[in-house]
Amino acid sequence: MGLLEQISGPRDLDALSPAQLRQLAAEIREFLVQAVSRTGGHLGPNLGVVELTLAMHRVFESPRDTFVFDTGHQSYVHKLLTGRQDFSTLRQKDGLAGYPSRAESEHDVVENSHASTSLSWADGIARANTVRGLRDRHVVAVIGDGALTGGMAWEAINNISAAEDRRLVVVVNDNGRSYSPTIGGLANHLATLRTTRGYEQFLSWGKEALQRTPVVGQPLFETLHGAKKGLKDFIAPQGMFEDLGLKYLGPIDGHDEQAVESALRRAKNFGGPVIVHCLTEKGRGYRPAEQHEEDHFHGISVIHPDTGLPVKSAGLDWTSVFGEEMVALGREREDVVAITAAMLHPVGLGPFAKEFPERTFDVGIAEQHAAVSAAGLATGGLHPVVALYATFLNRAFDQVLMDVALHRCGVTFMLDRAGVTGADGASHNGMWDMSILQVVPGLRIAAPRDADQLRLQLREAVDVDDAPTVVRYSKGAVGPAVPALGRIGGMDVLRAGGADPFAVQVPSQTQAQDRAGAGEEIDEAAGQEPLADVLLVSVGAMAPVCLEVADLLAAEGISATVVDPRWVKPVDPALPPLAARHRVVVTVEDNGRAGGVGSAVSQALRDAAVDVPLRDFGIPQRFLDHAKPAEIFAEIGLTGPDIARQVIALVSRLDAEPVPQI
Ligand SMILES: Cc1ncc(C[n+]2csc(CCOP(=O)(O)OP(=O)(O)O)c2C)c(N)n1
Repeated sequence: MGLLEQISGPRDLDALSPAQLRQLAAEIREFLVQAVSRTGGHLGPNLGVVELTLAMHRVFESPRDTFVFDTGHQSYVHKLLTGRQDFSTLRQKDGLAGYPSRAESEHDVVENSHASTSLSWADGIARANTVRGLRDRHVVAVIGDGALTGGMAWEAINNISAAEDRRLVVVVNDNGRSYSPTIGGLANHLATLRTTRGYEQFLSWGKEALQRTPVVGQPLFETLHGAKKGLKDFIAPQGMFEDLGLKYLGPIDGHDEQAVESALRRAKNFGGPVIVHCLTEKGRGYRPAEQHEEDHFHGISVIHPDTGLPVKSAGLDWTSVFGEEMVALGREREDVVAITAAMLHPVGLGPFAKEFPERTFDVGIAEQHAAVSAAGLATGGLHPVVALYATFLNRAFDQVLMDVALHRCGVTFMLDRAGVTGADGASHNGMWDMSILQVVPGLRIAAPRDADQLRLQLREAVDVDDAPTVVRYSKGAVGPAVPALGRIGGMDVLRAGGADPFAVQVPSQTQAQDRAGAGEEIDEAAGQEPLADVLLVSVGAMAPVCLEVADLLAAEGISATVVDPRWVKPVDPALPPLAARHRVVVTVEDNGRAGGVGSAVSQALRDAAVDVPLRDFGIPQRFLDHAKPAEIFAEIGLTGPDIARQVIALVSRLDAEPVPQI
């Protein structure tokens, strides 16, 4: 039996010798490679924190001492040491979560997985300990150099450093990378600390040498030590942390478990906030990860453990469609520039960066800064394309509203991983963007249904130079093209199951605005036969589901028109008159139902006095547990058969009790 199997909780580590700890570290690495290669997950970051996590659990006493992992993607080793060694269903439905999970263990406290929050959490928990007089407890936050580029981390440091009695240890896990190498002045500063390891060695040499020197030795050492800061700055320019009033220990070899342990013990005994700067390597000990230039296996799909190569070759995905089109666009328009918040490759900007390095800006994990900097770039005469995961735009809401929209800046936000994303759990679903952005004046949102539409809508978006535009699209493989029969207003008609919908008179945008301004209602529909029973309004990638619903309705003798509005904000002026020629309107979106496209359509119909019953299908406003997207769709009833069943029931009710004509 290996050592790892004998560890059922952190205290089982206490009796291990340094040699046994080294053996355990090797076993953990082997376990991680085998297990994560079968399920996919965050392999590289966890290979980098093996010794660091062992040391934390030996020096501190979780859960009495609180561990906070920034982002939480590097918590697998912590899971292994806290009684969770069944990784067979990692990130799968009802299996182990890919991030800390309070439902899983009392050792997990923070599970948000949006970066740069750990120090604020730690600040609050440590403050609570102080207020409650729990002086024997420590809070230990682990934060990567990537997460340290997020502004909130610095807001927290500003608070922590002023609290001398707060028992808080910040372990900086510095591997020099987010996904890609970490950028910016802070990264440069950390790099300087990393390469000037001399200070601690100099100090211990000085201490020994001088203390051996009779009479003058000890006083001289004390003088030197007293002048510590200046000396430190001279040998290792680490001023920043100490200038802020934070005790700094490091840099420490994060793969030397004994060295990390001894630094943590010193930090623990210090009695106030301390930074312990550990140098680690992402992907450490697994050659394919170590040699992987792009991201050292930050996050992997299922791979062959021996080679590190993917088991399945991925089909064309939304991300690479965007990436290719950006390059084409970049060649045509010199004013188009790209911004990423530390996710160059995951959002598909790699090819653009290769061809246009001077027009690509990685701003670090700094979505708020990305948005405002984009406003500046637009004001400076460029058209920025900010590519983010949909869920991370949440961070920059105020900046999109007050900086980009208020100043009518032509900035395009490309929101990848919109909708249900699945395996990463609640925090990573892109189910908020179309709700929070509904309230932003002037902002337009496109939701492409296939690869062609994504290309087209990116181009339409960058043509808008007086307002923010957003294009949001799904995760993973992009399905086959969904052809349109034609357009009504700006909407593509995907299916005409009843009478010819193209005969509907639609107002132009300006006519519609004039009408709405004058409080006019739509009356063209009065007394006319419905074109079809149901108008299905399909949002983005929900098009195939809507077409399936139309088929299922047709099988029950219910006719349906299916439209894809393409631009879902503002509501297309053609929608109310078209809706007025149907008996029921159904909207289907992969966004939270609260305040989403369904709500906006419903409001637009009310404004136009189109009182056709409407049903809005979308994601319930819940935090969804990790599972495959298809499993989540089934669970929340966002599938063709589920929607069809409810629509059939509604139409049957209407058949039974016809709505009186007003
Ligand atoms: C607000 C936010 N933006 C982007 C991400 C995506 N993301 C996850 S991990 C990561 C890199 C983190 O780098 P670092 O903190 O250094 O940790 P490491 O993976 O190197 O251990 C990024 C950008 C995120 N989780 N949260």
